[in-house]
Amino acid sequence: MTITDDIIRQIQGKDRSVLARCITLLESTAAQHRYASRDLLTRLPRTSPTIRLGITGAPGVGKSTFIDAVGMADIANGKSICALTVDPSSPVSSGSILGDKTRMSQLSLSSEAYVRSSPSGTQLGGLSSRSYDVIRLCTAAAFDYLYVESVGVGQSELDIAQATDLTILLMQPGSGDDLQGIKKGIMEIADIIVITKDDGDLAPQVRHMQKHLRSAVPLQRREGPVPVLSCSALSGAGLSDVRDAIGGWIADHTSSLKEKRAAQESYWYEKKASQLILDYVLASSTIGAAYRDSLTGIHDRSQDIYQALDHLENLLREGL
Ligand SMILES: Nc1nc2c(ncn2[C@@H]2O[C@H](COP(=O)(O)OP(=O)(O)OP(=O)(O)O)[C@@H](O)[C@H]2O)c(=O)[nH]1
Ligand SMILES: [Mg+2]
Repeated sequence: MTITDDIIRQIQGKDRSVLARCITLLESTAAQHRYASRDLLTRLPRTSPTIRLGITGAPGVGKSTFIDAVGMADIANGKSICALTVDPSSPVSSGSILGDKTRMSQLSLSSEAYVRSSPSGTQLGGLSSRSYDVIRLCTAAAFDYLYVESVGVGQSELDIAQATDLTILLMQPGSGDDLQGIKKGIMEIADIIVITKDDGDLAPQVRHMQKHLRSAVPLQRREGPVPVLSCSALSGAGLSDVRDAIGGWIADHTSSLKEKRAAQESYWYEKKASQLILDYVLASSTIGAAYRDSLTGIHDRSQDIYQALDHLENLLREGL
């Protein structure tokens, strides 16, 4: 794929098929796609009005259904939507990709929305740095709202906060998501917490959980308490409060978003540059070979890890 001015214009025009082809290019691990990928990313416009919302939470908490419902409400309000889901399970699990698509059944059918599932790549449970490239691409397409769904496991929940403007943490009662089960890290990055499935039999437990979360100490941030809301994506109850809270957050943070995005760029540069340096060093004959030999040696216990590290450091020092 050759990146032409036309392609950049089609991206900015939200052309679905061009976006799909570009995402496939960015996700490709083939060496021959590397140059075109970089070319594309370099030529994308660097400013965009798109608001990026990270939606995270435990598997099955209702992330896709939530995005479908909130996204459709945005569309009814005249907005355009992009919804990306990062599937951490496996690059070949087409089953769960299909699952995500069907659970965003309304958005998938809407002409104002672009829905795409991406495998998270090789970084287990994490948002791969390729996901960030895809987010950058879809940001350049200037949708009004870009939703990024990521399962709240391990590193991915922290990475998602580095790739989006605000992070919405979804929780549900009776799923181990009680106060003891909540990890501190995710609490600290959540800008808005929404308790899902506030309908039917779960409603009393939702109230109980909401009360507990509102009094939880880690939620009292410098900028004030983190809103703890509840909704039902199925009945629509509470969704307008959630949308108001999102609107309120955006209004409060418009002036600081540029700075936040610049800090995120540094984060991803560091991550990508470290990987690049590592790949290059490991590909070099002496250092790469020494590294692989030591790995085998440590595994069969013929070598000590600290001696191996010493040896590696000496080689690196000589090489620089
Ligand atoms: N009662 C009720 N069920 C819901 C609601 N939202 C989602 N569900 C159900 O919860 C299940 C999981 O919903 P998803 O939207 O796929 O959840 P998810 O967090 O995207 O799941 P993964 O992507 O697999 O992690 C489905 O069976 C939904 O129908 C809700 O508001 N009320
Ligand atoms: Mg989902």
